[in-house]
Amino acid sequence: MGDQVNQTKRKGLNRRQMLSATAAGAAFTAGSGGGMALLGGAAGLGVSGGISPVQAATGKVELSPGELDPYFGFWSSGQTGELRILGFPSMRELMRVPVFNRCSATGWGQTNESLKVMTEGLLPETKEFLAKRNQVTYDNGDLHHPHMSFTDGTYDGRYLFMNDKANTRVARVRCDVMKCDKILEIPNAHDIHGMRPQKYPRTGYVFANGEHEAPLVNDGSILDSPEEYVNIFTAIDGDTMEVAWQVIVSGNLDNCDCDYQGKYAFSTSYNSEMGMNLAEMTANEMDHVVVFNIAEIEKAVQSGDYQELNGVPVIDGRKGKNKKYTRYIPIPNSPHGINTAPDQKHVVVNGKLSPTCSVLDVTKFDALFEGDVDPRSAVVAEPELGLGPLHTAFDGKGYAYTTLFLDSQMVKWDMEKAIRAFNGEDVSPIISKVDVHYQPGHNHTTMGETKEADGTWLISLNKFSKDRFLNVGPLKPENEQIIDISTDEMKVVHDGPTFAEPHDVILVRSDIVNPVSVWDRADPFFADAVEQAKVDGIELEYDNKVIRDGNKVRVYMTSMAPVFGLEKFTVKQGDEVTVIITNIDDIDDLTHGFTLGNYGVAMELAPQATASVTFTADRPGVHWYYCQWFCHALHMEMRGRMLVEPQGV
Ligand code: K7E
Ligand code: CUA
Repeated sequence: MGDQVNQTKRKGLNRRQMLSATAAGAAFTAGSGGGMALLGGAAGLGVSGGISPVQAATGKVELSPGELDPYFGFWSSGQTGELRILGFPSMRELMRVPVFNRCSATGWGQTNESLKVMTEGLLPETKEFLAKRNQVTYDNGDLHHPHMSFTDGTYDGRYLFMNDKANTRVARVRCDVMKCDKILEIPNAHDIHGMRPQKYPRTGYVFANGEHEAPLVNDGSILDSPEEYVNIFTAIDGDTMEVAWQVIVSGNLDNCDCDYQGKYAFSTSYNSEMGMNLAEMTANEMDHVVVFNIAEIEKAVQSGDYQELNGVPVIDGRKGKNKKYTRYIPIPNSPHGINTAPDQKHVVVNGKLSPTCSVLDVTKFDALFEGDVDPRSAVVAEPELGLGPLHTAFDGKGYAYTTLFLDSQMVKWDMEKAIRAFNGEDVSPIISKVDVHYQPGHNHTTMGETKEADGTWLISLNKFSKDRFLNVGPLKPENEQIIDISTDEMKVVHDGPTFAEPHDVILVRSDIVNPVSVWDRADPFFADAVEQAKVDGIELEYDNKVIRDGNKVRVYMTSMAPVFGLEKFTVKQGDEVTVIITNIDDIDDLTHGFTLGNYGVAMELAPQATASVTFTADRPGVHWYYCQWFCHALHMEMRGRMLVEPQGV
């Protein structure tokens, strides 16, 4: 509670109030500090009101102006490589958080702070490979699965974790500032796809599936010998963002999840045949789910039953090897999504090529590892639901909702009835079906991945929109539909177009996530700049000064609406210039920017943050820098000159 009071105090004046105060013609000067004087008197004015739980349950997706959403939606963006934050159920896009991509607005992928995040977790051979292309990091990613950290079976608002299928990475976003602070390239594995955080006792581990098989040492000494390829499952320590251990498995890992007891993680696996083409990959009638015994694997790491590769303990959990670490549960051909139910007991494996879902009972997993038990004994239901089941969501009331990709439908079914039918009773588990538009992949319910599933809303992430929106050319948006699940008959109540290509989303109650509005000056995100300033004898909040250090030039300045601390600075052609700016405005929503004309340089300057960018001043002449975030009535005047003396002068 104390925190909230503090946050409200710190928020002070918001941007709208500030702009209207400015427009009212109050006295201000363009000089340093003018804007501040104007704002001083009004600090502490209102913070807009929230939405009550009653409103949340009324079933309306549209909110009145000024009303806040009861849920955060954290969206993946597929090959766009960013994380998106939407208000839910209004589907209003609130923010884009660049992660694996380069962002023109914020300078992600260009500022020194973001480049540190993007490069420090890369493998040495990747750095070498990229250097040859004059790159320091990958600038693309394929972000499929955003998931929040857990404590005791529910979201805890600390972190979001997400995978990059394109370049085999896992990233973490801090929920206090909504910036990515760690990106880790996973060694030994190829193309991280399914990814889930440990639910209990906390995260803990982040489990990550390597989807594609390759030689374990992939240096070119083995090429077209598929029989020597392996697949890798990885557990990352979510606190340190280092790989804890890896397990070699049989078959291509697709999606994963884990239990509410902290004992097992499990992954769907297609291509148990280890085939290299379509016919080979789909030859068998059964593929499998791999179950990982976390305690036994940890023991193996302690006792040394592993090989070390790229600094990581790699345990052999292939089929027919050591049964202590993994068990393989046969599942009909090519399962895709795997989802643990909020009853903390059942796990739904989605059939994809099979019209069925397989329901596993996690309380039967202990027995699989104890004796020579048939792994299929953990399967307690296998309802036939329709064509192309891909993912399943839950409402916390015993019902499951499965996307049918080929049927373009959502099916609501009763898990308990499915179990009874599997035991021979003559009951149908299917409650109802509804058409979606078109071809759904992931779906999600509010809080549905946690033990606090509340059954308020369901969203269907459809791969095709076809005729649902105005035609924008051959490349169409996807369509995400909100479904009212308050009654047995599901109702589609909203269409929402999205750009390439969200795979997944989580819907998190808004009280769980409480970001700050202003950076803490002691934040580790810009600690390197603070350190360098100390060495240079600079007080970042006050000093505006150019430090020359051979041909390296560090330009320190402040920003405060509507001025930069330096109206000009001079460098020599060929200098390596680092511009370090500290935004000393401490007002809610008062972000500035620094864009340097014809130098391809731009970055975000959030309230109380320090940001820095380094470039070579290889173009002589006058170059204007300006603030690119509309911050003040005199925003256009917030500019300055970089004077670059030609070489030899
Ligand atoms: Cu597209 Cu989660 Cu990558 Cu299913 S996955 S649809
Ligand atoms: Cu500062 Cu616009």
